[in-house]
Amino acid sequence: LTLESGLRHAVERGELQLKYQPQIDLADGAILGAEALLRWQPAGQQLVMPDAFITIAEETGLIVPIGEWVLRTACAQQVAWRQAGLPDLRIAVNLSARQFRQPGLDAMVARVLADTGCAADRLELEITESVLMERPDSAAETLQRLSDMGVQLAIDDFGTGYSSLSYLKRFPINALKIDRSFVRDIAAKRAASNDDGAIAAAVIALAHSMGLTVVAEGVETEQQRDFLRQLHCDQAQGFYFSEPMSAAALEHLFIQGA
Ligand code: G
Ligand code: G
Ligand code: MN
Ligand code: NA
Repeated sequence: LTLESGLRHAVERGELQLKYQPQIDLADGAILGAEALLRWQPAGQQLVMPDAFITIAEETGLIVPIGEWVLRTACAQQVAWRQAGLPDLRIAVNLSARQFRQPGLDAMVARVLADTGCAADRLELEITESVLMERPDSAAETLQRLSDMGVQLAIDDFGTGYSSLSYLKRFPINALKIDRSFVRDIAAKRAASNDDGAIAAAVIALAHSMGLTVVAEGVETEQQRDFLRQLHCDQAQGFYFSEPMSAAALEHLFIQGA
């Protein structure tokens, strides 16, 4: 069985699942939302991580039905958490290049929001910097249509591509996510050199100067959290706070904490 033929049936066989990684307000430690992260569990096999199958899903076009399943599942979960008495969490969903360029993306998103009852402003779509900058004019149009619906938009892996700052200013986005490679540069120990975290600091300043929220990814240590908080980075996610977890485990966190 090839990866492709297995993946072709993954949706209908119910082999896909989402994990949710909490996103934390750095000012007070509250959980503001969660990023949905895709996993594939073929029957009788090891759990497959997205790096092992997203590329094939992109190349075969299977990312389109899979991506719709991800969006629908994540939005339904947002509503289920709200109905269970949790705060009105924001759900972040990753869009790949092919999904972002798929004609009718905005209509698909509108349909999923209507079907699930998830409010548009509770959904944040993450698109990588490199996807946006490859064809920035058409990207700006797609972003505008989504933004007009009230959906939140974030640039993922920010700092790893080659952003034109003039385009960045024109995109109707809400947030920048600092790539975890720059968070890793923040000294894990107190004996920091001057340029540790320089890029993270620059991205935070840039985002704030443009009125954008900034989210740090891949925060693994207390020192990284403290550094980011001192620079007034708004939000963070990473193993220091929590690994990606099941929906039930996330719900349990709130019930325990209450
Ligand atoms: O969950 P993990 O850290 O292993 O994710 C690895 C990569 O896969 C990340 O770049 C992440 O953005 C991507 N990814 C995770 N879930 C999804 C998804 O639902 N859709 C798309 N397009 N990419 C995803
Ligand atoms: O590209 P994107 O930001 O969507 O990737 C999310 C990926 O990052 C997921 O695969 C998730 O498992 C991973 N991840 C989340 N937190 C951490 C962390 O603290 N450290 C590392 N190394 N990876 C993380
Ligand atoms: Mn992401
Ligand atoms: Na990222």
